Amino acid sequence: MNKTLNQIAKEVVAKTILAADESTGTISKRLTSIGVDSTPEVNREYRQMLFTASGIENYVSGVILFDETIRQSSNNEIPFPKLLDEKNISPGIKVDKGTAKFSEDKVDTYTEGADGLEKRLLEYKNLGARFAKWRSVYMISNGSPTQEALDKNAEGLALYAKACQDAGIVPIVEPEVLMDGDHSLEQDKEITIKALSVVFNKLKVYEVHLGGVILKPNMITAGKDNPKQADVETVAQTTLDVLKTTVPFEVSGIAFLSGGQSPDLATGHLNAINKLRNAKPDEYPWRITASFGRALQGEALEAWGGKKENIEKAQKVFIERAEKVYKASLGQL
Ligand code: 5MM
Repeated sequence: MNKTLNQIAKEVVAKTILAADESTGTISKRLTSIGVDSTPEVNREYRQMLFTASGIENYVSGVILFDETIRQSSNNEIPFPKLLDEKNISPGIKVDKGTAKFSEDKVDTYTEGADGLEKRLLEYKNLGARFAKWRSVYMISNGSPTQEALDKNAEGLALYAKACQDAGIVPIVEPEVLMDGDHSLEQDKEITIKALSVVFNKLKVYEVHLGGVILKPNMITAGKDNPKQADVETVAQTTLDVLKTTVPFEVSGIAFLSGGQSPDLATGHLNAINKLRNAKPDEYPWRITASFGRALQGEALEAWGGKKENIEKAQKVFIERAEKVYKASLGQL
């Protein structure tokens, strides 16, 4: 029997989601940071190390792949989507094509990737993808994001989400308000409320079925260049306040991005959010977990350093972090 979108969404957020969908430029940046040149083969070896780490299935329920990776296989020639599936981990795929600027003198961007989306979704489905991801990016700066940027990005997310659901794929909707800059926690709260409100309005306009949607938002923090950072409790409560104001109850799951926070801080925030959530499940009914990229991979990437002899150590480091993030998603750290 075909699974419903709700069932797929619930399976994807059951544990945590590993965001391993770095595009060519981003994976190059990550690998350069450890002195390694990115090639499709090096990228494959790195991702294989993560996907085959012993026990990954205990803590990770979904992995977001990049176009290059969904077509790659393990050393013993098992396609990555199949390898994940055999561990009961849902394979997902990034389908946006990155951002473009509204104009050279503005920081606002919109996300590209609508061309040929329906066709690509069907191909990815045949390759084993059960869910997809599309990221919109908002930078807080001098009047940005503008209403035009909020509207265009929300429209893009909603059209993508509708196309996914029509293809039987669960959309992860990722509106990311960046941590870049020196804005305050209050400004982050205000802009994130605006961004999420416009997104949910557009999802409604395009009749996207919310039970088959996973939201991937930012946590509410001060900008990374602001010396006045809020404590963990304040970040957790403010983040829940924003979700309560903007996210309809029907949404199946919320999976936070880490946004450049350290692994410990992102994990600590997620744990505090879930402790508060567990105390008031009627107010915050969603499953709240992580879809971290850097905060799940950063320590393992360092430990690996591109050397075969470090693979086992790096896998151990990765699993230790994945276990902590999973416990944090239950508020049990
Ligand atoms: C893993 O990085 C993802 C892809 O980024 P690019 O499109 O820039 O290559 C990214 O969308 C990621 O899924 C989210 O930003 C969450 O990652 P972090 O590192 O913020 O947890």
